[in-house]
Amino acid sequence: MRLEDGEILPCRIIGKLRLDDIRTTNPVGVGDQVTVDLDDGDTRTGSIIEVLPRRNYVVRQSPRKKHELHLLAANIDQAVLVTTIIEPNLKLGFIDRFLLMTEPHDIPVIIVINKSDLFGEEEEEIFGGLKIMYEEIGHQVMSCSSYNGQGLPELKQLLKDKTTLVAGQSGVGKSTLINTLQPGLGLKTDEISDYSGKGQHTTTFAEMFTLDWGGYIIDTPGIKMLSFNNLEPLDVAHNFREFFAKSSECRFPNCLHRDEPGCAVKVAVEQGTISSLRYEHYLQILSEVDDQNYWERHKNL
Ligand SMILES: Nc1nc2c(ncn2[C@@H]2O[C@H](COP(=O)(O)OP(=O)(O)O)[C@@H](O)[C@H]2O)c(=O)[nH]1
Ligand SMILES: [Mg+2]
Ligand SMILES: [Zn+2]
Repeated sequence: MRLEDGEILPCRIIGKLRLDDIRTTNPVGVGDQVTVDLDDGDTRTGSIIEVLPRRNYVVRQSPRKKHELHLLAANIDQAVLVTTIIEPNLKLGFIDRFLLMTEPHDIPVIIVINKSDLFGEEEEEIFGGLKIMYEEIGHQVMSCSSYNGQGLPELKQLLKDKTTLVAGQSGVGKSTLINTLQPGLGLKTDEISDYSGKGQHTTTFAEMFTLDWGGYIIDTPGIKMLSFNNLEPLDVAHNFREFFAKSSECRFPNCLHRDEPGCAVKVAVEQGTISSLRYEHYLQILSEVDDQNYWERHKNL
């Protein structure tokens, strides 16, 4: 916990913190503003007694307990989603899954396609396609490289005076990027992620750093995969922003844009005004959420 003057104070959490509207496996997250009771004496330790109301937050399905939520960060101005085209190969659906976490609070997302020093002709083409696809729905897309500095001055400018969550899969270069932007932090890079063998991460914590040109940045551990046990099908539909914008033209108000007659989203996909890739990822997530709900309902049979 950081005091207003910058001092870092070790704190424990006491009792039951009252939280506004969500239950998470971690009651306090990076970016939370809290009230602290200083311990007696001069130990410079304290207890967190209250979490102040959050302006926004990003939660994901807990990687350990699929029926619980994990708080990634709170009170952020924007997120930088770091991804790559090669080393590691682009996992296309990941971008859309990530956007499903930031969309409920309208958190702006900058999509950084990293390691541009490795781009050949084919990668440049893929990058161009992604840029058009995501900027059409209002997300800035840029390429960067910590190796040759490409894109970094622009990125620094975007981070200035903001609190930014940096996230992405392991190995895409998040920690290297933060170390390059803000020398001296000495973040560990190229960490081998601890993999329990059950297909899930065992550690998840994020850390916030001050940028010397203004602002804060939050480094997060690599995300292996994003599932959405916490969402209902309509939540998914409402948080694909261009689908939601179009859905007022669907015949049925609760249209899930699958096989319903008179679906304006499907027409838009056929006409190419909505990305068919986004639509594919949407259907995939929807079917996962459906399956989960199905097994929930039938687990006692
Ligand atoms: N070619 C290239 N490799 C990079 C770049 N940035 C990081 N790497 C390498 O990618 C690997 C993973 O980097 P790291 O920062 O630990 O990724 P993180 O897991 O996202 O934090 C390391 O071997 C880095 O040296 C880059 O801009 N270009
Ligand atoms: Mg890292
Ligand atoms: Zn529809």
